Amino acid sequence: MINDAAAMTPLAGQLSETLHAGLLPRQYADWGKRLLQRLQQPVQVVVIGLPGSGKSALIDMLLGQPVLGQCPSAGMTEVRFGTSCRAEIETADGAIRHHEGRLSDPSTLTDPGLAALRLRQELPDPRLQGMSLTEITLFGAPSRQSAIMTQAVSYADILLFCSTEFSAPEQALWAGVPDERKDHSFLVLTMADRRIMRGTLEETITALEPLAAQEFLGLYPLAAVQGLTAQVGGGADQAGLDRQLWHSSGGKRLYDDLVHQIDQGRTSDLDQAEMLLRQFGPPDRRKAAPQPPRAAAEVATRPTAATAAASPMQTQINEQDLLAEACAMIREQAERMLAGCEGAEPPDLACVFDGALNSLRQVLHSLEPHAAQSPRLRALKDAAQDGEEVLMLCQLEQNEEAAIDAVTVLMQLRREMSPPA
Ligand SMILES: Nc1nc2c(ncn2[C@@H]2O[C@H](COP(=O)(O)OP(=O)(O)OP(=O)(O)O)[C@@H](O)[C@H]2O)c(=O)[nH]1
Ligand SMILES: [Mg+2]
Repeated sequence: MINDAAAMTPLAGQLSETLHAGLLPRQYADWGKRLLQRLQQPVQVVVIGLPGSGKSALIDMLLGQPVLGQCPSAGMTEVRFGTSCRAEIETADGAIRHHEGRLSDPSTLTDPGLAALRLRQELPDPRLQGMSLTEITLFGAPSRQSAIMTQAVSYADILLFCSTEFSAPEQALWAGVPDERKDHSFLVLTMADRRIMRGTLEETITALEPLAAQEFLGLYPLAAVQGLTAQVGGGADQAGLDRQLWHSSGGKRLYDDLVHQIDQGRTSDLDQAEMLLRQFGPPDRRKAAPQPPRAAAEVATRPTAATAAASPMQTQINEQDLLAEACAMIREQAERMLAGCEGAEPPDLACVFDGALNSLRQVLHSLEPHAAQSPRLRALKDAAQDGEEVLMLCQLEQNEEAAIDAVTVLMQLRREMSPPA
C-alpha cells in the first residue's frame, strides 16, 4: 500500500534541492537528510506494550472509532492514511490478503488459526496525514522483548507505553530506551476503570508518578473503552461528544497532549529546515525574511505600536519608541517564561527555548520593516537574525547549558537595543 498523501511541501522541496545540489556542508548533510525524511512522512506514533495491555483499545479511542476492535494480535499493526478504508494482512509465510473494510470487521480474519505477522489498516481520516499509529506487541522472553523495543524506538517519533501496572520487568525494559526518546513518550496506565472499581487507582498513581515524571512526559491513567464510548455513544453536544466522559476517561488529556507533542515536533522540524535553508540554501533563499508564526507552539503576535507601524503607509517611525517597545516585549516574555517554568523539576527546557525564540522573532518582525531607516536599526535587525539562528542551534541540543545560552542571546540583544545609560 502506498501512502501517497505525503506530497512534498515547498519547504521540503527546497531542502531536497539544496541537498541534491550539494550545498549543505558535509557535517550538516546527515542532519538535512533525516530532516527531509521526517518532513515527508507523518509523525510515527508507536503504541507499545505487553500482550493484552490495551494497545488496540487505545488506538481505537484516539481514532474515535472501533477500527482494530478485538482483531487478533500481530507483531505489528499499522494504521495510516489512505483514500479508502481497507486492510492488509501479512502472514508468517509471506502471503498477503486484502480486505475492504476494517480489521475489526468479524469477516476480516476468517481463519482463527491464522498467525498474522503484520497488519495494516488504511483509513480516509485526514488526521492520519499528519501522524500514523502503529501498535507493537512486546512478546517472548525478556531478550526478545528488548530487541523489539530497540526496533520500535528507532522507528518511532513518539512512544505511548501501555501498561496496567508498569511492573519491575517493564521498568527494566524501558530503562534501556535513550533519553531523547523518553522525552517524547507517554506512560499510559491502561484499564484505569478497573482500578477505580477496585479502589486502587489513587495509590497506583501516587506510586508511579515520580517515576513517570522522570522517565516519560507524564503518567496518563486511561479508561480507553469509556473514552471511545464518549465519542461514539451519541453524546450530549452537537458533535455527538459526551464531554464529561471524554474528560473523566482520561482520553481528552492524553489526546490533547499527544496532539501538542506532534505539533511541537513538526514546528521544530520546520524551524530547523528553514534555518538550514537560510544558511546554506539557494542564494535567493538565504537570510530571507522569517516566516510568520506557523503553529500552536508559537505565541500569537500581539499588534503593538511597532508592528502596527510596519504598514507600508507609515514607513518612518520614532526609533527610540520602536526599540523601547521591543525591550519591553522581551522583558514581558522573559517574565512569562519564568512564570511558565517556575517550580518545574526537571526544568522545562522546551518552555525556555520556545519563549526565547518567540521573543526574538517578534523583535525581528518589528525591526525588519524599518531596517533601512538607520544604520543602527539595520545592525540590530542583523543581530536579531543571527540570534535567531543561534537559538535554533541551541534548541537542537535541548540541555540546560543550551537553555542558558538561549537566554543570554536574548538578553544581549535587549542590551544592544537599550538606550545608552
Ligand atoms: N475495562 C476495560 N477494558 C479494556 C480497556 N482497554 C482494553 N480493554 C480490554 O482489554 C482486552 C485487551 O485489550 P486490547 O486493546 O485488545 O489489548 P492489546 O494490547 O491490543 O492486546 P494484544 O494486541 O493482544 O497484545 C480487551 O478485551 C479490551 O476490551 C479499558 O480501558 N477498560
Ligand atoms: Mg492489539
